[in-house]
Amino acid sequence: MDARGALVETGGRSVYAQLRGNLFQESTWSTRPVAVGDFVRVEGTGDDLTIAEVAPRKSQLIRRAGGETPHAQVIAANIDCVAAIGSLGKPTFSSTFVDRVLAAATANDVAGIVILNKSDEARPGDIERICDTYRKARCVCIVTSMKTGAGVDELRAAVRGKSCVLTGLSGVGKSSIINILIPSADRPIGHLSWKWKQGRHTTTSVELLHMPDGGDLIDTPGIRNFIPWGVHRGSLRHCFPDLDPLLERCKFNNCQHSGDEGCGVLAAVDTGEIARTRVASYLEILSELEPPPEQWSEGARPHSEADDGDE
Ligand SMILES: Nc1nc2c(ncn2[C@@H]2O[C@H](COP(=O)(O)OP(=O)(O)OP(=O)(O)O)[C@@H](O)[C@H]2O)c(=O)[nH]1
Ligand SMILES: [Mg+2]
Ligand SMILES: [Zn+2]
Repeated sequence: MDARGALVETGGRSVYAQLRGNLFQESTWSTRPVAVGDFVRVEGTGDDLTIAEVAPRKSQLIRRAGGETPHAQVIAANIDCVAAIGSLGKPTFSSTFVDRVLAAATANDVAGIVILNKSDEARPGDIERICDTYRKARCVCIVTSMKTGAGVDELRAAVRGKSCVLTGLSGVGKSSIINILIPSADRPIGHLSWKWKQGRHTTTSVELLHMPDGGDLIDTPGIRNFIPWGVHRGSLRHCFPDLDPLLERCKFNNCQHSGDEGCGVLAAVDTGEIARTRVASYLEILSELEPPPEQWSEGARPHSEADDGDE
């Protein structure tokens, strides 16, 4: 996949096909008209193929990319499942990353699962605590080790027959998981010490691989800054099913949930009903999003049409 074309699977083999020019004109909210997982219609013969049409997507995982001039980046299309992978060893578990990806999955109506990898390196108590947090968020949480094989059967059963995109910080073991579930995949695996010194990612492009028993796994490069697309400040709460009902308990409508009087959310943190990290992630993402459309005033319209990706 590059700016002008993509690898297309046709007749059991992969061929590079150029994108027809008009596809770029039709694409308004996303810079690239085609994403990994798209079904396309090709024209031409042999190795001289052109992507003429991209079929409507049943689902997609989208993030906001591009700092000053934000645009939508479709990471994968036609997926059934988004796996947010965290490491119980090194790199340290990032609740921020996992929460962001789960929110993006919910915003796109795709099921999210949490994979806690490197259980062989887990500190006592971490597994129970983190699983508890995500089960309260109504997420399946699978604990694995690609080193010992723990949890591999459970994971295989959870993704069988589905198209699942694997996300996680660099080094959590996305490519290692793919190599275990798809022995023929032979994905390059990074060496952590080297990675940290160089600040490099082992996987550099998004790639789809077929599982032997049916279904696909999509390997992605480690994305550090995952901002959900298609969500605004008013709708983000719906992407946090554990936190959403708690917001009704705050005494004031405009509660900021950071020490305000009568805050039901912080009260629920104190009683252990929700993890503090979930609330922190919610507030962090909230601060990065645009206000809801009904609050846009003339001339103060946000630079991007944040709702366009939500179809
Ligand atoms: N101890 C331990 N190490 C693991 C486990 N899974 C993967 N690793 C190691 O973690 C390192 C990084 O694994 P990768 O699979 O390359 O990680 P990645 O998420 O694909 O990283 P990027 O491609 O850079 O995003 C490698 O040295 C793996 O051998 C595990 O369960 N336990
Ligand atoms: Mg990788
Ligand atoms: Zn509150």
